[in-house]
Amino acid sequence: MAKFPITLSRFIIEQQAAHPEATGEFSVLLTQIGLVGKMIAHDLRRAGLNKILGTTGETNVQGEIVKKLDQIANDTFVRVFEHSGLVCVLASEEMEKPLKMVHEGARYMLLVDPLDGSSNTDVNMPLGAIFSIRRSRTGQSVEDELLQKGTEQIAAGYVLYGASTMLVFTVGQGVHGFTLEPSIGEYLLSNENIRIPSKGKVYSVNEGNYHRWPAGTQRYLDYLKVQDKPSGRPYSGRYSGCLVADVHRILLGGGIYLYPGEKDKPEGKLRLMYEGNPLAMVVEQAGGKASTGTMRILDVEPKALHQRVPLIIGSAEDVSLLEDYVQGRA
Ligand code: AFP
Repeated sequence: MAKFPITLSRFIIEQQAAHPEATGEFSVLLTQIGLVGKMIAHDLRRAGLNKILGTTGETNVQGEIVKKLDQIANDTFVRVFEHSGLVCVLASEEMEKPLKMVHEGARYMLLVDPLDGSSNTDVNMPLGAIFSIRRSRTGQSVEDELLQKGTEQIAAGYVLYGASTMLVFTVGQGVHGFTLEPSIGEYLLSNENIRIPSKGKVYSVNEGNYHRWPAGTQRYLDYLKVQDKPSGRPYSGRYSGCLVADVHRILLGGGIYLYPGEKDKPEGKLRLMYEGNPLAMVVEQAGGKASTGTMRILDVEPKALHQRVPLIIGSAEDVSLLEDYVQGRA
């Protein structure tokens, strides 16, 4: 008889069994993240139809305001978590200030990029959502409790809205991927204990920014393009405009994603608290590396909720070599 597929709920309960002190709240939190993924996937499936259905992005045929998908994704996180009793605060790329949830005493703090790669909605390209989970010591969700280093995260992951919808996360015991089976609305274990290759053959970067990069970064990209079979060069370029999709490809197949600092923007574009830190936890848990080019992402001391950080993430050997170039050792 075929083995019964492992659902997200069963997997979390089995993982939790190893922690008798666990209250089950955390398991429910992860399951609720999965629910948000299902709801947003549903909206994205018809994003391209909005125009055809006569919605102009202002008011649709039902007289409802058709909000941008970023706002819809953010609202979905708020609606699912505000009365859940699981989370005392929700911080989001879409909200200037963290939003206190109804149950202030709840144990967890949730930080999200609710829709990553939003420029891809109109061209049917991949999108994602990124989440970071922290424990609240006071339950009061004061800002400085949020602004802790990435090493303080207790869980992190992403939802990838691609050809299929996937939920990939870590609670510090490896990285596991679940694929949504839409016909039954369940996430089934599809990638148990993901390990990233120590070295890859793919680089993912917006090369349009080449002339704005510091010399070390430019020299590294030039190096990847030189023909040299023994070192697996030239690498192949793959860039989707969605961080989650590009990092997911690299997590499974190896390689390096870069959104480096630029001469006039040394902090780069991506956000530390809800993009860099959660993806760094996932990739490190799979055996990879995540760096600013000069230091480990998870060790960056946050100063502000929406602060940006240069992000170089992927296979350990590839990230280490980039660091050698940036720091003048290569
Ligand atoms: P948006 O979510 O604002 O579209 O940004 C997407 C993103 O943060 C990341 O998902 C992409 O890798 C990167 O920006 C694309 O940025 P460029 O368009 O500057 O290459």
